[in-house]
Parts: sequence; C-alpha cells; structure tokens
Amino acid sequence: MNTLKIALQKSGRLSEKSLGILSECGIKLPDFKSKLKNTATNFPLEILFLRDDDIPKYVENGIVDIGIIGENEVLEQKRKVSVIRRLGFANCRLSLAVPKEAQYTGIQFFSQKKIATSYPNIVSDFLKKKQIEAQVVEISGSVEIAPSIGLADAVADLVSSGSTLLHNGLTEVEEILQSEAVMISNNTLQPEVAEILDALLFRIQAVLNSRENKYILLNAPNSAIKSITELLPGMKSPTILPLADSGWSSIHSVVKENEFWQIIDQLKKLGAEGILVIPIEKMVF
Ligand code: PRT
Ligand code: ZN
Repeated sequence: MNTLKIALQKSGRLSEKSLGILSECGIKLPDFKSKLKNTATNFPLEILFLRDDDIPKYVENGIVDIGIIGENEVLEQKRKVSVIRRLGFANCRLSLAVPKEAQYTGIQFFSQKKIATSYPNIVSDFLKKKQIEAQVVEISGSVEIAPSIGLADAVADLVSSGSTLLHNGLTEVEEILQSEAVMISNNTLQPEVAEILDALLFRIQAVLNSRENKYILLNAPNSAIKSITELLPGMKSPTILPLADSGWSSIHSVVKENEFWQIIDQLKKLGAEGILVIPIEKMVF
C-alpha cells in the first residue's frame, strides 16, 4: 500500500506543534513512540524525526515526500522544494541587530562591517539588494554573543519576543524577513502519493480555518438584525432564530478571531446582548 512520508523536527521549537497539527487532523500514532520513525495507525502516513536543518535535503532527494520546517531554513538552503502550505506557528523574523550603544543612522551602517549569522545566504542576498558591502560571518549557534566577544560588529538572527537581543545588549534595526512553519514538498510525487497528500492538506486546511475563526452567538432586538448581519457576514449568511421573547432574535455566525475585538463595541452599541464566542473544532468550506 502507498504511504506518504513526512519529516518532522525531532526535538525543538517545531516538534510539538508539528505533531499537534497531525493529531488535530485525526491522525493517530501508535502508543509506542519510536524516536526516529513512526507509522500512523489510521492514515497512510509514515513519520521520520530529523534535525530541522536536514529536512529540506531529505525532501529534495525524495527520502521523504513532505516536511514541516521553518520557512527561514527553506530560504537559506535554496533546495528544489516547494512550500505547499503556511502553517501559522513558530512565527519569527530574521533581523539585523547592532550593539545598543552603536550610532545607527540607517542601513549604510553595515558597510564594511562584520555581521555574524546562521543565515549567510539570506543575509548576503539582502545586503546585495541594498547595495551594501559587508563581511558575513557564519556561526551556527549563540549568534547573539558575537559582538560582545569581538567576533562581529552586528548580528542577523531570528527574533520572536526580542528578549534575547535585549539581554545581550543588542537593538533590532532592520527586519530582513518574516518566517513561520511551512509544509514543503518535493515536486515529483507519484500520483497515488499525491492523492494521500491532498487528503492530508484538506484536513490541515480545516484545522487552520477553525483556528482563525470563532463561532459567535448573540441576542439582538429584531430592529438591529440588519445592521448586525452586515457586521457578521458568516460563512454564507448568519443564522437568525426567533427568541421566545417577541421582538428579539438569536444570531449565529462565524467571525475571524482577530476581527472580533474590533467589532465587539459596535455589536454592543447596536443592542446585542448575551454574546458568546466559541471555538470551532473543524471548519470545511
Ligand atoms: O536541533 P535542531 O537543528 O532540529 O533545531 P534548531 O536548534 O536548529 O532549531 P530550533 O528548534 O531552535 O528552531 C526551529 C525553527 O523555529 C527555526 O528555524 C525558526 O523557523 C523557528 N523559530 C521561531 C525560532 C524562533 N522562533 C526563535 N526565537 N528559532 C529560533 N529562535 C531563537 C533565536 O535564534 C534566538 O536565539 O530564539 C532566540 C530569540 O528568541 P526571543 O523570543 O528572545 O526573541
Ligand atoms: Zn537546526
């Protein structure tokens, strides 16, 4: 029987959420968890656990069909793989940072400077585009200490909360790119395997949709239904049910999580009461 082979990070920032998304897709792994390889019990999926740096190479040469990896790593390695889905976790940015006492007046600062990074290709391409000549020094870990030990004048490193830079006396001055976990694929899947991948992507999309959206229920006077439904378009259009109290209705709809806080005040002003916002488990359009 055909199986789809996926590579996930063995242990690190991507591991838990990569397994989590498969689990939300209803894919079950055997109780016995091998550290290297596993086969799902209810979906034709084989999972290989690797160091994240190795995943693009394994996908490119077909040892696995797909992988979950930080987009930063895909862009750095420039291998023949395609990003087939952005997954919305492990969000971060690759930024240039300088010692906080440096007089930073603009990107020209980096001219003839030494920049330490684990992403030499991305950083060199960025500097070239900006027509800055600088020396890019590749180091594989603890990039942020490079300026304080005299190894470099500046760094280009991944940032999420910014606290690592702060602790090391560095200031973020230029964002090079934004990154998140992505699913990559090699471009030569057998049709039977591509079919399994389509089934997996369908499930993943339902999970991602449900994360972005919430189910909203509220009570409103009938006179406000029109204005409220304009604020809450829903998947097709909102469901409106009469309440036992005459003159009032219950309105059910779907709202984007990040839009909810923007419209809540307007809903209240229009007379909405008893507003409930409920997570959605899966969402298929
Ligand atoms: O062992 P293996 O090689 O598999 O793992 P790794 O150590 O190379 O990678 P890992 O697990 O640290 O990161 C995997 C991926 O997570 C990265 O390639 C990014 O796509 C993503 N990611 C998201 C991050 C961060 N956020 C992040 N903050 N990767 C690293 N960091 C580091 C950053 O390098 C810096 O040291 O966290 C520090 C900054 O964090 P803040 O919150 O202090 O700004
Ligand atoms: Zn790594």
